[in-house]
Amino acid sequence: MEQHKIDEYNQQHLKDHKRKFDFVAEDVANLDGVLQKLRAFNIAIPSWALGTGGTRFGRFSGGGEPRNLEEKITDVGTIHALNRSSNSISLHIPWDIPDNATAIKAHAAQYSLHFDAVNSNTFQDQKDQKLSYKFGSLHHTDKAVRDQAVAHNIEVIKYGVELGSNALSVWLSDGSNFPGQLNFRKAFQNTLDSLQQIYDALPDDWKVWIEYKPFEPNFYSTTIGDWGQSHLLASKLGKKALTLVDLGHHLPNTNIEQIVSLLLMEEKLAGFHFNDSKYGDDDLTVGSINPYQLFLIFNELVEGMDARGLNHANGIGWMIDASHNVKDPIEDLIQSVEAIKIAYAQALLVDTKALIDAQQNNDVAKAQEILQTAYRTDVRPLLAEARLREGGALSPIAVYRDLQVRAGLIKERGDKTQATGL
Ligand code: RM4
Ligand code: MN
Ligand code: MN
Repeated sequence: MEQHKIDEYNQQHLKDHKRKFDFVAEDVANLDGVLQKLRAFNIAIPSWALGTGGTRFGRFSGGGEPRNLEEKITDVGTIHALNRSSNSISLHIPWDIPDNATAIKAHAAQYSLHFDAVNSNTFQDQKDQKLSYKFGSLHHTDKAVRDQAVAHNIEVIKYGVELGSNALSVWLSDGSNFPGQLNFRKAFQNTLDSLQQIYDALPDDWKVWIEYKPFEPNFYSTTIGDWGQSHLLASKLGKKALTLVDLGHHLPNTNIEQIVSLLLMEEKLAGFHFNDSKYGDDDLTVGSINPYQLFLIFNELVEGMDARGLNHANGIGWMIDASHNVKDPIEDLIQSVEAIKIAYAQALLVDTKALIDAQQNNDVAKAQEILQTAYRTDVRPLLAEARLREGGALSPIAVYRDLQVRAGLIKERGDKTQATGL
């Protein structure tokens, strides 16, 4: 991605941008502060989402998918060059094994990228694996299986240490498909015991992030099925264990913003896997289905992080966890990052003082007006301005298309490549 091409595009569209920016900027109190925060705010890209996703019914591959970790990093580099908001990558192991950490780090550094949380995988059997995870991993009835899964997690931490990451993200598919299959208490105790061993292997400055999910692949029970179960484990384990919220991991109509608010208050919110969904763990583009919910979540985050004096940019973990079945993954990820930052910018515009007043006085209509005034502001020119000041593109997708990046990737990598991941 050549910088001069981005600059050229920006130059051509500057006048139009300026007009839109001035219009919205006029009403933003503390404009410099808002722009500064937007410039500092980055979201990690998952290494498993740079290829085409699929369902159990099929997969329709797009061309030019990254064939290895280096090429995945290159794609994240492209996204970051365009939006200046995606300066890290989160690895899923063993889908992506950083065999030569020094070389991988150097490759990432070329694009000003670093490594976010590392994710373990005990939901699939790998070839050459001794024992199967068919009936679970950390919760398994057989200690030998649990030991194998614990050892894998400790190995993932080692890879993460070499890459300069500082968090292990654990998502378990452990659960049961039928009533009677599992003793819930024993499954929980085994999980706790296994997590304790992983916890004990964490370096001093590391965290373990415990993700929950209500169903799939198991359809009767999931051993870490909701935030209560994750929080219970995290509080038994200690300060270094926190709850990770994946937006798609809730039953329909769950009030996610309330969960987020309380976890944050309790210093137990690890961070996010952002995506959107209509029915279940749909892994759709962030903000494509329910952008208002996303805004309400960010409203709680901004208020709650400010209450604790946390830096928005790095106080908790910000990651995308999505899957792209019909869109170009790079375009989809650019859209997701944009949606996250739109919600964040809108939350920054909430008149907090007035809201606190309205809440205190039970002025319900006023409280709603305050939130929706912020939500209905078109903040896209603020984001574009922040990107411009960071050297990114006024419109990342437009530049990506103008430069025909995908066509170049197909030429270089071929039409039939398949990236590792879901
Ligand atoms: C799960 C969960 C995990 C992700 C896997 C691929 O549903 O969201 O975070 O690692 O999918
Ligand atoms: Mn997830
Ligand atoms: Mn998921």
